Amino acid sequence: MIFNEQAECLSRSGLGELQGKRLKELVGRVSACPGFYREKLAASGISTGSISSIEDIRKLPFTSKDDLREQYPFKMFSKKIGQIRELHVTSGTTGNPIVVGYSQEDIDLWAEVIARSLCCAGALPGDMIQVAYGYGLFTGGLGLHYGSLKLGLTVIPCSSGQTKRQLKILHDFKPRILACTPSYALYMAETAREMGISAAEDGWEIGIFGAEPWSQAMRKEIEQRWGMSAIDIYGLSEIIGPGVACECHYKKGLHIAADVFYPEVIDPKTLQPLAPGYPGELVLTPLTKTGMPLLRYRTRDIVSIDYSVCKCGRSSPRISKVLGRTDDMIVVRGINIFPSQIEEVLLAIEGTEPHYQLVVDRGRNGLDSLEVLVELKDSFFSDEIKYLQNFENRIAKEIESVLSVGVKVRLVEPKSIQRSEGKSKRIIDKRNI
Ligand code: DLL
Repeated sequence: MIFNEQAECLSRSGLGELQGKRLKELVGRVSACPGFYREKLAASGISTGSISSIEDIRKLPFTSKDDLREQYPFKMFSKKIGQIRELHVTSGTTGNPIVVGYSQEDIDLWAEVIARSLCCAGALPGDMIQVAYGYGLFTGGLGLHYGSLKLGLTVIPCSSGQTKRQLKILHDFKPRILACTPSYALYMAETAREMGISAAEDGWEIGIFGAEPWSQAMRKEIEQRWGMSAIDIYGLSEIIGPGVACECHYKKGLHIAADVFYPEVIDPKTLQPLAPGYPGELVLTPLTKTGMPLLRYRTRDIVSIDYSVCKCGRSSPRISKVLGRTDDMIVVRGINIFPSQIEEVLLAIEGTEPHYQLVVDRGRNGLDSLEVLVELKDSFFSDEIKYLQNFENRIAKEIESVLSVGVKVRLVEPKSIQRSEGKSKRIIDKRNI
């Protein structure tokens, strides 16, 4: 089922026309409102008259995460706080967090794009969904909740955590759909096994997973363990939370709601647009939001884009799975490394668990080292040192052949890497840089 055929199956020219019209209105809105953008646009001589088509978006300035941090807490809002209905806050590691404000129109839009995403994933009105994303300042729980209500699903608002209770609910209520982070879905599989819950008999049919990078290999692992179809959903708080883009059952990229979120893929160094198919930084402009409008927001997420019509009938452009983040990329001895590359290798090796951590450090000689901590499956663990060393060397060789950089692999005991109920922490960078 396609939730909004008119929006999701627009012709390329019809989409471009709508985007152009909405961009002009957006520039009008931000120029009329005192504050951040009015000053910025006035300084560069841009007004609504400067925008005659969507291509004119390139005249507009980019917006960065730092801009939002500097405007903490409410200075990016274009409505008075009394007209803002909901606030969310992103967890940052340095400086001020980013606060986002949604007007009632924005919440309605959020419900709409999540309803589209749920349909894209295969949900139907009347289905039951277990929402195990965190409810609260994180946008995952409430976003999936609003969209599920809009589509006419029965929501079980579990939030994250209390894993045994989640699994009892699964066993007793038999919901068809699960929504949570992919790492939590794996953690739940582990706990289900311990509790004697059978994935084949009780498992969800569809999983809607996102909020953190996950590889195709991890998808396979989740699908095998749960016997479900694992669908990728993407979004970020600054734009709307989850619902910016979502896969359909063909799993050939995530359909982006481009009538409301205009996507560009740029070279993060030159800031120039890249051709379809080339990976670069995703830049998004929410065209219709009113609480906290943004122009050309630099997401730091690396994707490529495909404008061909999908077999599912939707013409909305598709972004690739997120390859990594410009700031999650670790540079070790000059080589750019994304955790997802290592994840792909590990999951292809029999005996390893999909739980791992990368530790980067700098030696006294100034050289960086990368250590990969890998969990072995219970049945592969041994007390024999020689056997473990051989295993470590084999994994290191396979990673080195993909990354072209030397790594040290350390096998750790089953369940010794911390599990996560939300976003998992894959990198520990001990270098003070
Ligand atoms: O993670 C919103 C969300 C909730 C998306 C639930 C999907 C499902 P933030 O906490 O602001 O918002 O984090 C946004 O998470 O810029 C990406 O780096 C990463 N991310 C989100 N979805 C995916 C995904 C939510 N499907 C940041 N694959 C984004 C890879 C993702 N990374």
